[in-house]
Amino acid sequence: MELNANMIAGPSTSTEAMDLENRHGAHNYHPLPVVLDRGKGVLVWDIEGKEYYDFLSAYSAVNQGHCHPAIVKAMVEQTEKLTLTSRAFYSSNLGKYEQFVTEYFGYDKVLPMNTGAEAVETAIKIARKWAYDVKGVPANAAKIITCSENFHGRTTTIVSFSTDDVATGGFGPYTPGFEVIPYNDIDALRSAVADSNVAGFLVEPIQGEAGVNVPDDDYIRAAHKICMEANVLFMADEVQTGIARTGALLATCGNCTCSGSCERQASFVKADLLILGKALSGGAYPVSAVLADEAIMSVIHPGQHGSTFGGNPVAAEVAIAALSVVRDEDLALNARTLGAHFRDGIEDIASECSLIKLVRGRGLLNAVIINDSPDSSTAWDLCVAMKDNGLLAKPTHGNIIRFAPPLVITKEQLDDCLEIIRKTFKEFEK
Ligand code: IF1
Repeated sequence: MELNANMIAGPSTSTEAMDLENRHGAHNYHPLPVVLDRGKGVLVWDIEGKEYYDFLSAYSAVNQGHCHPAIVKAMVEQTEKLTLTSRAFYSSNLGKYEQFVTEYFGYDKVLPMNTGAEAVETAIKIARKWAYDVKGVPANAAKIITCSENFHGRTTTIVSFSTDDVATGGFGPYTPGFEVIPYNDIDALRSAVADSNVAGFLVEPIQGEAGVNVPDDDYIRAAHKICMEANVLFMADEVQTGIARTGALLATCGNCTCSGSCERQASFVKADLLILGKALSGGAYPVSAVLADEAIMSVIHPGQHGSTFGGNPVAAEVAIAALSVVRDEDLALNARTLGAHFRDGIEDIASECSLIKLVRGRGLLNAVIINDSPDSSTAWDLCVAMKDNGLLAKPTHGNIIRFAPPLVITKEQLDDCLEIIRKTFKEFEK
């Protein structure tokens, strides 16, 4: 008898599911005690059918909402036609996607990959190659400047420049060629790029994992200018802040599609290397990318970089659908409008609740700083209590809770969530 995946009896309760993961899976995460089984839009349901608002969006990968019909349709149709060719051959999907995504973000070229970390690694390789072939940096001497409290992924090279001991400890020896400077410190950047061996400056426009660290309004623009003047590539990691999450198409966008109505239009720049992932696929499939203009991307020649799944037909069709949803449903505008509404709502709750120290963020990438020690379990306990009240959020570090719902959330749903947060925090305070 032919066995298929459906023949393997899955867990029938959340307890069973958690037990299976704990027994058979590596313990590289500490999940909230909830077992998700189904998702639609901003809602997810556990195995027992309890409904939750998703305020994590799989770390901003599900900006378009869970199982968006247009994205699912594109994925199913392509999956039934051709899933993978490798890049040993052309495909009828890749060139179409490459034209779509480069025009969408205003670049000449794209190098398609799968995960965010792979895209960051790709950008590091391109920056180094550009330093040797174009800038004239001596072989193996290229340096990349990064920021303290960065998060760019989990590969050995990327954790080599992390300042988070938990992410780096025990994984040496580390990859050389990186210099860490303080985030949001223009003077530190200006002196770092004075070194003629510097190839690039790798930066998150807002530091997500660090707890939604929003820099000064003019930081990105000033940093971009300093890099241009020093002949250093400005490498924007928009894996988490990109694809409308922060209330504009990109947090650094120089090609914003919001027709200039955004109050931050003046601070926009065009990165030399734009790194995308997560919501590039709407969370349906691992899709990431590095975009650059010809003068930079042309340093990569056949055989120098690639991946089995990079630019595969399913990824291509899913990404076209996912980006079309962002544009057609104007998710950047919704993120901008409802993000401001969310922060106002949290400020209201903070006025009657001492547990909230402050709220910060842009668009629908926000974080609440809890008025307790980073070593306390208060943020975690609050997330467990919110879960019981039907809202899923998770602490980033210690006393910081990230709130990042899918960008398709409505004002009514957001108000419902603010009420859950208010109720939970008030109950917790008693
Ligand atoms: C985890 C958070 C962490 C990213 C930025 C690259 C990547 C990420 C700015 C790598 C990935 C994910 C990874 C996930 C939790 C989440 C995350 F900030 F989003 F919350 F860890 F910091 N650049 N972020 O945020 O992309 O390889 O994961 O596709 O590893 O726990 P990836």
